[in-house]
Amino acid sequence: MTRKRRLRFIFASARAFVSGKLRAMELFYSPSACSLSPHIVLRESGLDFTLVRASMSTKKTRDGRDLRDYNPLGYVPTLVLADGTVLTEGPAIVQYVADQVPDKKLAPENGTLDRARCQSWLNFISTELHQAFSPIFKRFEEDTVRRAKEKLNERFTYVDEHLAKQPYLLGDFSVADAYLFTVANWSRYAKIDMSGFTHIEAFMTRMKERPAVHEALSEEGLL
Ligand SMILES: N[C@@H](CCC(=O)N[C@@H](CS)C(=O)NCC(=O)O)C(=O)O
Repeated sequence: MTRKRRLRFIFASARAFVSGKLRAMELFYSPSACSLSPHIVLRESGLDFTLVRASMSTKKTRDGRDLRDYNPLGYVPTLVLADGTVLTEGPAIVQYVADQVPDKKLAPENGTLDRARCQSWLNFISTELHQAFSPIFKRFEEDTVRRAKEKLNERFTYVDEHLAKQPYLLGDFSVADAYLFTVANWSRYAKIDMSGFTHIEAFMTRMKERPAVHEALSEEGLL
């Protein structure tokens, strides 16, 4: 962080503190972006939080702040904790939130094989699915987009076969499902036909029936 940004961060934190905004966590988000995953998880957690809408192009927030003052890389999701500490990277954010409310069982207990399986899915979704959408959304050349779609088709086939055996990635709902839902939802913007993935389609419907998912979609204007 440059000195100017650091000063702006301190100023922004102080301003938020004075106005009482730091009593709740703040999630910087952009509608339908990967921040939808922690948005869903925060709603599932029942914890108090405030949404701060940010533009992915200008980095400006609706309340006049600059996302880069919190995350120098200027992307969502960015979570600002009640004491001003910043946490970035979707897979880390959702696990942190899950660990604040262990009774809700949003992630398996730390140190267990099940937790490693949860992390395995989060990493798979991040590197094999999330990143594969980039060339499509960034309108790369035709051949690159075609290869990205082929890769997604193969990876979604793998997920579909897994979901044929159980309703959620780990059996019961976990933070990994919030991330899968978010990324699979992009298929409609990327014009990827998901009709052949019947188990993913059923999973998407199941997820939309969860009150937290419904509320998050409604809040982001995605219904
Ligand atoms: N590594 C980050 C990537 C986050 C990311 O790709 N965010 C996108 C939205 S889905 C974004 O804000 N893009 C704007 C930009 O990179 O300038 C994570 O997994 O949280």
